[in-house]
Amino acid sequence: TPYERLLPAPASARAEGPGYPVGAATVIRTGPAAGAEVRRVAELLAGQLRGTSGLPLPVDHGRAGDGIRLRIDARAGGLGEEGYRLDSGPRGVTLTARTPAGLFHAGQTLRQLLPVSGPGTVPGGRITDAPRFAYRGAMLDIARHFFTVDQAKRYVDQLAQYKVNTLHLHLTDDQGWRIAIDSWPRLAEYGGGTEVGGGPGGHWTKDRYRDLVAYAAERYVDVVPEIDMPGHVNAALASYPELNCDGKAPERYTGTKVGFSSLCVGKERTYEFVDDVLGELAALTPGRYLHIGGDEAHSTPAADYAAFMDRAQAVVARHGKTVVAWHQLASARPAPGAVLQYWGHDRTAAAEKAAVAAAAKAGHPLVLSPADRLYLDMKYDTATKQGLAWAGYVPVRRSYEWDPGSYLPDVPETAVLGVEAPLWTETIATRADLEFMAFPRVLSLAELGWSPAARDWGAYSGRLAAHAARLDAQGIAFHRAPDVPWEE
Ligand code: IFG
Repeated sequence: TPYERLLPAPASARAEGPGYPVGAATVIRTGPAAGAEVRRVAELLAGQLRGTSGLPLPVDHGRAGDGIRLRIDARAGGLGEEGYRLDSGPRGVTLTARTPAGLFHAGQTLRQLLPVSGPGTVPGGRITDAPRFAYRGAMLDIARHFFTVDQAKRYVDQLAQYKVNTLHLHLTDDQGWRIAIDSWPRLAEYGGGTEVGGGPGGHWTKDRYRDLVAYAAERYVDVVPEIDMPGHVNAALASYPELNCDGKAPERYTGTKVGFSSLCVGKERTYEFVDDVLGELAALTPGRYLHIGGDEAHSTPAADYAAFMDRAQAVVARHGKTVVAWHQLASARPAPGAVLQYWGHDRTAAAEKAAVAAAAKAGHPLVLSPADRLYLDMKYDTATKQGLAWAGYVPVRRSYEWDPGSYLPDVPETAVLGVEAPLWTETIATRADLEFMAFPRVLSLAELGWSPAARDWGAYSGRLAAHAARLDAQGIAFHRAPDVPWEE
């Protein structure tokens, strides 16, 4: 039954008894006590179900009755902030949750209990479900190659249906500055005017950025913006001579090298820049996290790096946000509560892993992004046209067959906030390239982040194979990787 093909796999599901035929007369009901947010979740779900079923599926905010019912029950035990219960029987399907986010996730499960197209019957049974990790993220690098807000929205749609709840945007790097900053206009206007390979680049205005943040929030996806510092800053240095220690602006950079740029740690102007930029970004960020990068600062002496990160972290706190940074921050002084994003791999030195474990023990939550598991810009195998291979090849199976709860030595599951799959775009320039590299491996992220620990490739790959029709129906240009038993 469809219960066995759900992705991510629910915590518990039991198919039994007659189901509910969703048809022309089916009504979606929120009940008279429903607030505006629940009504909006119902309207969004109705739109999604109408699209595939072709049914009218009106939404009724008043009378009780048969149909698809959305209910908030603050007392529903064990569901947490994002969990839900789904009960299906002859009179209808009832989605119950403590929060609107839980109802949204229930709706995404309901979509998978119905056919990819046309009406159908939701098999009878009960699902009780809640995520294993709180942070289930995907990162899109729009700095190396520029991607539009509409392309980001499409990615949000694709991710949210699989209960991914965080979109990390890599907004700035050597090759481009992609977000307008009012107090430093040349950053986007000039620093955003090119990209890897010399193309026109581009940038997002604040209004377009707000539009994406709101769109993502409606789908319970939190946007985490990243300003990478003190390295990966050539676009900023090229835009403002005063940011350079020698007062000279370098040329804009369209190559793919890393580690050659650094903010001028000894200049006070640098910290005015950091405060202005992070202040304007914090005002655009309803979520709690600001990502300040901190990776590959090979042109910043270690003591300067630590001094810079001390001050950058204080700026984030002053603007009421929590720091996220790549795990190199562990070698400096992570601020209280700072989250470290680990991007090491099987060949990472034990001492480096130990420094991350020590930071976790000192109270820094970890987001795991192993480069040789979850870097979506890694080639699947030698046949993959796009992508890189510095962390090795990552076939679908390898992206799935690991356990975040026991992955890093001396890091218990309680120290793992969650997982994230970054897509770096040095070699990725189009939507087709993006979708080919991201799907199906970002679904491993979705499963590892949400479902109970399993690492059962046989079972998972069978479920994944059943989603080909759904991905095809949505026009997702996914890779029919040879290690997945795709149906046909
Ligand atoms: N490492 C760099 C990225 C990108 C990546 C490509 C991190 C944190 C290699 N930093 O990953 O900017 O170039 O795979």
